[in-house]
Amino acid sequence: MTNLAGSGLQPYYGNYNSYNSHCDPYYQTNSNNNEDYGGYYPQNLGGIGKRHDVKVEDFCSQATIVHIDIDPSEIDKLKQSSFSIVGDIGMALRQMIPFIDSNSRRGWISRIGKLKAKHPFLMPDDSDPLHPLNLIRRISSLVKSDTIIATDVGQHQMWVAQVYPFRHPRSLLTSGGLGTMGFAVPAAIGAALVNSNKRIVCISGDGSFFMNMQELPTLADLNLNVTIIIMNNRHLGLVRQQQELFYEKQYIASRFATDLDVVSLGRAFGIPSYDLKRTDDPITVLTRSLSDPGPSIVNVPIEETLNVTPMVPPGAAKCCKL
Ligand SMILES: Cc1ncc(C[n+]2csc(CCOP(=O)(O)OP(=O)(O)O)c2C)c(N)n1
Ligand SMILES: [Mg+2]
Repeated sequence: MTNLAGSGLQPYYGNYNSYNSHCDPYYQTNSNNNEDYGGYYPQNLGGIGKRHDVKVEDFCSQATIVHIDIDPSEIDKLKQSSFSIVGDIGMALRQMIPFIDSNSRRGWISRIGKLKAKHPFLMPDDSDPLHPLNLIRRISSLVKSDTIIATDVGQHQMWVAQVYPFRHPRSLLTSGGLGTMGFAVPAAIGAALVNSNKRIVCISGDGSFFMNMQELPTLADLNLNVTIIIMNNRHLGLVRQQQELFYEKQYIASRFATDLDVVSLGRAFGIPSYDLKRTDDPITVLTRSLSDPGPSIVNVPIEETLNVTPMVPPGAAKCCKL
């Protein structure tokens, strides 16, 4: 089990992720419906470098909880642990390993396998190559497996976490804990500066991209190998989704009234820029943008009101999943 920040640490088995703003983990999704999952709770739960989110009293109430964190203020803050270690995760784990017997956990693994079979993550029909999930999978098939992906914050970030097959540690640069929109472009520029032999793929949302697009001249000046993919739903999508689901469809300030021409914007800075909806062969254009040297921008108009699911409602630990 891993969370957003841990993507790439374990071999990729097919993610089944949910999201809330505090980077809560995959296992929460799998544990959040008592009845459906037949009382599926681990007996032992290790929280390594993660924060237990708000309102988790009911979550894994029977489990022995071990919490390792470098920040002492996180220990027992919202969830009482049974044992805790404050320190560097690498050092703590290395010192613990000699005391842990190998255990293949066949029963547990097969139980998880059955749950996954019963509740599979369904990919959309591949007749729409520009559906965000299909597009992200396609990108992964066009780049090397150790390509660094930077994301911004929002629905696009969760779609990446759900279906991009991260296979190497630190191949996902994303703002999880703080969730800072505007993170992706500068993170991608930084990654490109120290990985001049690699292509960096920056997957952003329109709203997040607008927050730091003043970095484009730097990207152009340095001629870095960064492809910026903008999942353009003309919305602050995650905000719109929450307004729809939890605030009785009272949509406030979540839609962009103006349709900013991202392609012209990119070209104004001398960056090759494309719109996948305005081309006859979007996959060829995408492929070129991922392989041509230097920076590029790819605008991908997507369905405006698409939601990212499953989603744990704010404050819900296990009772429901949307
Ligand atoms: C600097 C900052 N302001 C506000 C937020 C709250 N927030 C989280 S997601 C989001 C919308 C993101 O929109 P966009 O980048 O278009 O991504 P989408 O959800 O549409 O994929 C907002 C406003 C934030 N995380 N960071
Ligand atoms: Mg958006």
